[in-house]
Amino acid sequence: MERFEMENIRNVALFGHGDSGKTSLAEAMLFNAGVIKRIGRVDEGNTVSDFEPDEQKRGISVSATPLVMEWKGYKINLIDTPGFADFIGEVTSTLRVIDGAIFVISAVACVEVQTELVWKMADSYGYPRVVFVNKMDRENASFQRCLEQLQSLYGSRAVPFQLPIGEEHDFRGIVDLIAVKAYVYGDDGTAKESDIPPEMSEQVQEAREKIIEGAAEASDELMEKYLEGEELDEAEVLSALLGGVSEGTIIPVLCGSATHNVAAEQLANAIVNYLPSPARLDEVRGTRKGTDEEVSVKASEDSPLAALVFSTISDPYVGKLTYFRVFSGTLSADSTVYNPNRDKEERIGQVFIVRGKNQIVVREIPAGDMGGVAKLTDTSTGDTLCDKDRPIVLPAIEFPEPVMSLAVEPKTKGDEDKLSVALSRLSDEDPTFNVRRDTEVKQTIVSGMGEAHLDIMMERMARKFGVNVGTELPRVPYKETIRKTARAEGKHKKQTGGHGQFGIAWLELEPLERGSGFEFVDKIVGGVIPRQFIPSVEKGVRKAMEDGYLAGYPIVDFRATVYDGKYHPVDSSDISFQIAGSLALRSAMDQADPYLLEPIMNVEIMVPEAYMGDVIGDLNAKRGRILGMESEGGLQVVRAQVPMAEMLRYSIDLRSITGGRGTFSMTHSHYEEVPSHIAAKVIEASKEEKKD
Ligand SMILES: Nc1nc2c(ncn2[C@@H]2O[C@H](COP(=O)(O)OP(=O)(O)O)[C@@H](O)[C@H]2O)c(=O)[nH]1
Ligand SMILES: [Mg+2]
Repeated sequence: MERFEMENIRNVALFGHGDSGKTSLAEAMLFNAGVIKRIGRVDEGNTVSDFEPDEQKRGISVSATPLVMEWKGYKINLIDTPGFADFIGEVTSTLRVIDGAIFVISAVACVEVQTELVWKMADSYGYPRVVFVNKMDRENASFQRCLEQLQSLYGSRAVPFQLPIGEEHDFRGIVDLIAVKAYVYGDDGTAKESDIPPEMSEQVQEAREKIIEGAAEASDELMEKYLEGEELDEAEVLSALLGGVSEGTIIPVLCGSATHNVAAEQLANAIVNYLPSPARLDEVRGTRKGTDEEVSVKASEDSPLAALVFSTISDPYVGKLTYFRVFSGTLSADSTVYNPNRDKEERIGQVFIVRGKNQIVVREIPAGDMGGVAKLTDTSTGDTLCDKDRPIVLPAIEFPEPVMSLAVEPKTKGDEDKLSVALSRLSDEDPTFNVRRDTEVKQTIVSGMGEAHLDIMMERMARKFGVNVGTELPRVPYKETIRKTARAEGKHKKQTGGHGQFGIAWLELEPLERGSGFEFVDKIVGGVIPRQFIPSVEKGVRKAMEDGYLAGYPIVDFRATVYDGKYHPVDSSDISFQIAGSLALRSAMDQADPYLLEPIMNVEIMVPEAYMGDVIGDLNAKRGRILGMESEGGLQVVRAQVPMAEMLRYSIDLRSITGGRGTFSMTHSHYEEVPSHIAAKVIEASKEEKKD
């Protein structure tokens, strides 16, 4: 593919709820552009965009996939994004590298949750956008219903630029309200320009007027003419519309059917005609490395290099693939670039443009364009690539925090090292996937955006790295403590012939304030336990403390004082006093009224007003304490404290209560006593586990 002037490039993405038809639409556009000879089907797992096995198996998109194509002298970098909430991270990074957005909605379901959420995210960038009402051929499809819904959500900005000819099984084409032409599609997907169906003439007339009104609203000059009843000419209207679209005061609404390839070409036309080129940016802003100091460079090819990495894919055979957009300068093959985020230089071999799994090698990627490079060693998603001597750090991509955690363990013993390598590679490629070792509960914990996300990561690990894992909910790091002061003796005595073992230690346990941990005090007088064995007693106490007493959880918030004991000049040893210390702790625990503590989380939940009742009811059922409620940007924010044990599956619960409209975040707060009926279950479970 040749080089394109910046004005002739379009960096756009398909957004919208899962199943609205984004991937099918991309497929139809690739076909129309002559890139593929045959339209693949999502259901048959043979589309260009959903090429990963995990996408084909489920019939859904998981990754943001760049699909380059040429259309009427323009180069369209079209990114197909996933529509399911679990993969919102891919949407987050895509939003950083485009100039305009296409929202695909289903003519049956209209605006769904994920569309609303991404729409808001696109608002924060102020992106111009068009809406494509897809699945016009489906039963219960209604363009009018979708339009009304769009207008009730986003106001009169949503302006139909097309009307459907027929609906449901009768859907056969569209009327282009700008050119005032009808296009009727044959079974082979080719359009015939034809007269506007007579029964639609009134409807077309009305819709035309809306467009002219919209154009007038976008331009003061035009508005004056319009109010004075002057005739507005075609060119004037169009240029006013374009202004309105780029300012976001007009959102063209189109319609069609992706799988029947109806009006997908009109969408491509809309992309090149209405959405802006990368030349919309005059300059690129970033910071100087290691400081907050702002720097900016001209967004042109001759400026210093500034490219942002928006996606990373690791492949066990090809190695790592890094996708980026160049904002200024030129990224050339066979060069060296600098990654200021990691303070590392990276060798660039070949550079290519990307279409699904296909790579087309090119010499260089200039400002305004996108591409990929293989085998970078230190670079991750969100990093900047720049010139070493003119370093600029582009603003970081702010990914959402993971909401669900699982503990993982290799199915095959001895795979632990392979597991940790695979996990770290996977978390490099996906910033919404985190890994940590929890030393308290001795588990490897992975966190992600939901059950499906974590499922897919585990599958990838098996497929790409050959590590099979089992997963379970993470263990709750309970702790144990005491209510009363108690004293007890620990006696270790083995004196049957030969060198024996002997040590006796008396301990006093006292409860300490919550969070104060453990204190060891030595009150031995008169050498009843020799000096060198005091650390042995402490070691024994600490060992027993880690092992727990009630249910195998560490004992905390108490003081152990060794105040008496006995020794034997020959048989006493380090190990004898360690055992005596452990035994003393155990028998004192028995009388100290031990009980279980559980971690309590600070939880912040954001939901639309309508779900407040259900959310609060659910928190009450989860033993939560509501700390406060306030409204913030049209949403209700609930702050609560809830035991961790009740929150392990909260991302799933909240999604089902709010239909995906709620979000939450959670941090550790403190420990509290576990109510006795629940403690009994935890203790029972630990006994069961010991038996295994
Ligand atoms: N009838 C009909 N089905 C469609 C249309 N577009 C997509 N589909 C089907 O809807 C499902 C989801 O499509 P897909 O492209 O994966 O949606 P995505 O999740 O938005 O990428 C698939 O079964 C498609 O075959 C359409 O225009 N008409
Ligand atoms: Mg898809």
